[in-house]
Amino acid sequence: GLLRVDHVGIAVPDLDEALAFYERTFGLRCVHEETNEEQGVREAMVAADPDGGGARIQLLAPLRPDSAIAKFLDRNGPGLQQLAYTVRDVEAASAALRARGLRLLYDEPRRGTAGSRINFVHPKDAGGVLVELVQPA
Ligand code: CMX
Repeated sequence: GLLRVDHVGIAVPDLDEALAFYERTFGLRCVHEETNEEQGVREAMVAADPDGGGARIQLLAPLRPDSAIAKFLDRNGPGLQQLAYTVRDVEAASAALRARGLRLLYDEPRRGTAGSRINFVHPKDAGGVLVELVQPA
């Protein structure tokens, strides 16, 4: 099952500008930054409580024009792109949701932030929300 909200993903055109905005405006701190070539993103995790266990905000900037984030920005502009839940076992969580008739985007989990294993529920099967399942490394 789902353990907690892991992070909320926000599509941004420029990662450095977005990081500066979140730090300056909301006082959030960057706790992690990486490039994920497979997902086509440069991303940063920011937090209100860098040392606590609270949910992170994931800022997602596109690496390529054909990436999911570039497509999202073209269609919607910057804004909330996904809601991610922590799970203990991403294969088991995906199988349980498939059994309930939801479409999972990947047959097998892929690599997410910081070596996590991830899959997604299609937003059309989850009330218009792109839901990510995250099994931490
Ligand atoms: N949230 C809600 N709805 C969304 C959406 C989103 N993020 N992205 C697309 N949709 C909607 C579109 O508005 C469209 O709706 P209408 O048909 O009513 O216009 C519909 O879904 C389109 O669906 P599609 O043609 O099947 O798919 P798209 O080409 O638009 O791609 C998706 C959507 C979810 C399959 C694609 O973004 C994807 O593969 N996402 C998973 C990977 C990802 O998001 N990676 C970046 C983050 C990396 C990370 O988290 O580590």
